[in-house]
Amino acid sequence: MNNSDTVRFPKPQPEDECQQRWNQHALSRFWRHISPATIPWKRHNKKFEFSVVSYNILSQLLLENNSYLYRSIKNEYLKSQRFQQIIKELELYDPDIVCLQEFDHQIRAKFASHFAPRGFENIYQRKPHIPYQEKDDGCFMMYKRDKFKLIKNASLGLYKDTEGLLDKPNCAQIALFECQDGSQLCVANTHLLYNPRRGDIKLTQLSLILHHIQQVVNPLQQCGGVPVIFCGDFNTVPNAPLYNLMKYGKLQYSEYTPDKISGQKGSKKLHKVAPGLWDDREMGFHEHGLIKRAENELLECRETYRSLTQGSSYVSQAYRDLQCSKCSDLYPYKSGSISHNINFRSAYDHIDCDGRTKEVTTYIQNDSRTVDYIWYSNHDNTPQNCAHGHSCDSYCSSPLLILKSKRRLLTKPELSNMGRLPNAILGSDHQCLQAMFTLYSDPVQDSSGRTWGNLSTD
Ligand code: KL2
Repeated sequence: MNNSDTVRFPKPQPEDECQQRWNQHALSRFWRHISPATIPWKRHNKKFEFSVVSYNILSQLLLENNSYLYRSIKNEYLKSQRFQQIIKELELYDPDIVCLQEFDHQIRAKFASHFAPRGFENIYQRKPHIPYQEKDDGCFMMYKRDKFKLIKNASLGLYKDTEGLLDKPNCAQIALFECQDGSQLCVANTHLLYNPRRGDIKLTQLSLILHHIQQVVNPLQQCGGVPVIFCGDFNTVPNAPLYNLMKYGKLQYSEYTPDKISGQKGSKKLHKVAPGLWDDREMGFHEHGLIKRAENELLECRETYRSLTQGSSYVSQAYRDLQCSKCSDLYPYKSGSISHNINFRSAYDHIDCDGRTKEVTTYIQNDSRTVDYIWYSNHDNTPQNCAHGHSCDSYCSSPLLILKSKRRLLTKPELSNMGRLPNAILGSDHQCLQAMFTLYSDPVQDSSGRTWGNLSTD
């Protein structure tokens, strides 16, 4: 190499280098298409396509309060300028619905004014205020106004002062939209409790959200109902009991200690979760219950459970040795299980294109794992697969929500190659998930006026 080469090819300036890295990043996050064999075409007249993003953008207050988690990272990547990177990424992916978590109250005006001229409306649900547990953040949902009209906002704080397992400042958003094609769609968004040892609290939070989703999409639990997309940071890893509750609709939670429920690392030796985790009446589950419990689960001995839930003594005491102070029965809750009837599937399957390398959604302190999800209700109109668990007739006319593609996630080796998060490219310690869906609605009718139902998909 001679000097003239050096003149003709100057060393890239830092901005160019950064742009190059950004371009490289964008290329690695290509769309992964889902096999079209699963699309039951011909059954519906209308087809509506849209994409959804789920992104935990790392609250600035949490970052500052847990600064030890980010101590090896350059200070410039930890300042609030990182939100510019997040905005840039969202613009690149161009979603129609955006579900953000750990969204600081302070940046709402900035995001709203940036995205309003780009066609977005938004709703915000702040985490509940609890003394000494102050959080500045919450869940933020944006949606394109030309594609979606908000018809109901059933967002909720996951705090109830009457319920011992709902004493943390977490929240969820539940939005019911009318889509451009006239059909309805429910989109939920949450950030469940982090504490790896308190799976019992996460389970209670998730159950409450599922119950409220059910109230919105199908209060009478009839066949059909509105399709659901449920995004968020569940602080739960794939195949953990809480994940399986989402996927299979049932969890025998009394088989697990609270630290096993989310599958994150647990540390203490704990007792199994007591059956009859909550008072169904206080949770509101008695009305058209999404959450089904065995009939022989008694509610009278609630006093016993109360004594168990006092502070941390709950997790160190074996419930089965306790007697109810009122009726002197041994601990009376029998089933210790919970179920729901929304047929959820995860848009991601937690494995990269090579079929071997694990997908991860967060990378923090050299620890990478999946805790973020886009779940969608899989409405297959055949009776055995009815999304609501009923033996509905073969002419069920529910709209169908089909996953078309998902944006590829970086794997652990790719992330560690990039350096700790946040960095010059990524503004958060999580990755942004994106799924593209097709919503099929308006069932085709035959000459007798009957809708097509349980027919073959070819
Ligand atoms: O897992 V998270 O990160 O969804 O990305 O949610 C929580 C954690 C968030 C709110 O409590 O703060 C993060 N180790 C790792 N992460 C932590 C810790 C910790 N000890 N404490 C809080 N967070």
